[in-house]
Amino acid sequence: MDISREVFDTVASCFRIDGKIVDVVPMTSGIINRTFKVTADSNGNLKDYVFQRINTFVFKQPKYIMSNIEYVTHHISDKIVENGLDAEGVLHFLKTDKDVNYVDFSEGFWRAYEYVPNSYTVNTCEDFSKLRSAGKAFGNFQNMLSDFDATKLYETIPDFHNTRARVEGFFEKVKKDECGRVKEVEAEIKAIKELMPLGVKLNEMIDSGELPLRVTHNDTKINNVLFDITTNEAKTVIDLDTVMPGLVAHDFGDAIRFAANKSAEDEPDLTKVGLDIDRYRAFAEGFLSEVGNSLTKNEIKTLALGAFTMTYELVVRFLDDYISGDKYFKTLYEGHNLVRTRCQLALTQDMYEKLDKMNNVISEISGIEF
Ligand code: GN1
Ligand code: MG
Repeated sequence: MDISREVFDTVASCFRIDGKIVDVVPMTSGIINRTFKVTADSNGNLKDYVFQRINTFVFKQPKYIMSNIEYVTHHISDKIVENGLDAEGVLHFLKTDKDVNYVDFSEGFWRAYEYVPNSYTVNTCEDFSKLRSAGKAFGNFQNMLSDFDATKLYETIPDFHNTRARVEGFFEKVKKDECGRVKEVEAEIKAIKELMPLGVKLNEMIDSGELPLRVTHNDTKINNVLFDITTNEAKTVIDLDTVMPGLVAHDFGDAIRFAANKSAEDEPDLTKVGLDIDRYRAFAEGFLSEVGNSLTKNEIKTLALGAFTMTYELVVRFLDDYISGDKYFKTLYEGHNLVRTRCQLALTQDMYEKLDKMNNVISEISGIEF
């Protein structure tokens, strides 16, 4: 591993972890931060933690994320306790002797939380009951934050899901072509242009006041849900780095983009890529069972569009990173961001074709006529 054991020892001692670190295993799901499962042995008692090194190219002000996380996790655990429930699944971030929830030193910006026992994550999911449960978990997260004071939150990445700003920024980069890669991707650029009118429809609805901003998670991939080993139900939602004001359609949509795709998000064989309408339905059932009653009609009517929009946005973001020299997302091989782009574009096009079907499903579940 490229990070030495001493680094983990230093982080552990700053967080006052008892005992000696006996094992460090990389956890692979995210494509931004570095995440490790770390086991400490204190007189024969083994305890697991999650250590994360924050990507400070992406998060320019990592202290702001940690401030947001502090507020959000407290708000959620207070609510759970008020309702007489067990806050076991709420992430418990460790503090240093300076009473802060991070360690910032020459080897990076680190945070740590206690590993949630008896839990696991999945990267793909064909099991409808698990998808329904994940939908409920993200819906419930939304509910928990419905009375959270958004002015306490820093905008950790400005314009994170401002699709229009993403597309405009992308076309600036195309003009500059700083890596000389634009000629390879003309077909994808053309498709981005063609799909733009629908891709920025949510922006227009925000501008005209048709959709409310809420406090949302903004990174609702199914691998950001912890499932219980015994019951296979969702236990909690993790990765709170991008909790910021946003649209319900963003959270619903990003979850669908990832979990209702028949393939992984970077599948090179495009014949395998496409929206599975039954997986979509299962997630939507869970999500709406939690939040359906608190959403406006326009919010419900834009959920399917949210899935299209978030997938389109990822096409733009992956291609933007490709033509800029792969600086943002971790890549595993040369051209990985281009493979991701093409996969997400195939999915966007499939959703474009299936938009009526997707809307019908939401209409059936919610009982709202479109
Ligand atoms: C990143 O943190 P992670 O790896 O779950 C990205 C998301 C993208 C996703 C695509 C802060 O999520 O916005 O949807 O990759 N997070 C950030 O896999 O940019
Ligand atoms: Mg993330």
